[in-house]
Amino acid sequence: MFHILDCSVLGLQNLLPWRKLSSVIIWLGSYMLGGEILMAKVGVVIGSDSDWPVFEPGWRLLSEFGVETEVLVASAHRTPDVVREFALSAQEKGIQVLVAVAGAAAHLPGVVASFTLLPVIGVPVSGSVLKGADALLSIAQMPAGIPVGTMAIDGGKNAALYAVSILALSNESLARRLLDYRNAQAEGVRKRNRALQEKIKREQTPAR
Ligand code: AIR
Repeated sequence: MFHILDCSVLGLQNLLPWRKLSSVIIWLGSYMLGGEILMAKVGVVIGSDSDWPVFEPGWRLLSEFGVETEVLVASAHRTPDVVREFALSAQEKGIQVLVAVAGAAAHLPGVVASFTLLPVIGVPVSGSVLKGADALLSIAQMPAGIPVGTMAIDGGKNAALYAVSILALSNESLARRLLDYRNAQAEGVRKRNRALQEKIKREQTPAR
């Protein structure tokens, strides 16, 4: 993604203010150098570090898709100022989609959504005595006006995929990757079906 270029190769040595540098690192678009730059960024706020295992698979998936992430631990009631600042500054930092992960009385996604026009995806965490039903309802039952897209309880991976779908609307490269992901997933299902059919056939064949 990053390309080290010698200025002299590009004839830029007289144009660039930093021409004394023998080389510069320039991040160029995919159409110029044949590399791929996604320019896709997701902001993730988790209500507690104890929520991380729920989103970690989603975070890994986003990395595999080449989507940049910024992750923050902040609680809507323990550190409301931090949540507010993160949500208010997200768009100017280039974040296009926000994911908010929280358990129990999970007001975090709604609070985040109240400070930004960016789409917010909420992930209810199952860690509570109510096994996440409390968080699910807290996130899904937003009164009309400020919506939060709600995933399944502990649905961190789907949150990542949903974020990729949103980003893919304006990012062809990401759309191709998402299609490849879906095709590979479908092939995996077909393969498992073939394996099961063979097992059934083997076990049905009467022993002689
Ligand atoms: N939480 C933290 N502040 C507000 C909420 N709803 C949630 C966290 C976590 C749960 O409370 O998202 O799921 C327990 O947090 P902790 O820090 O006690 O492990």
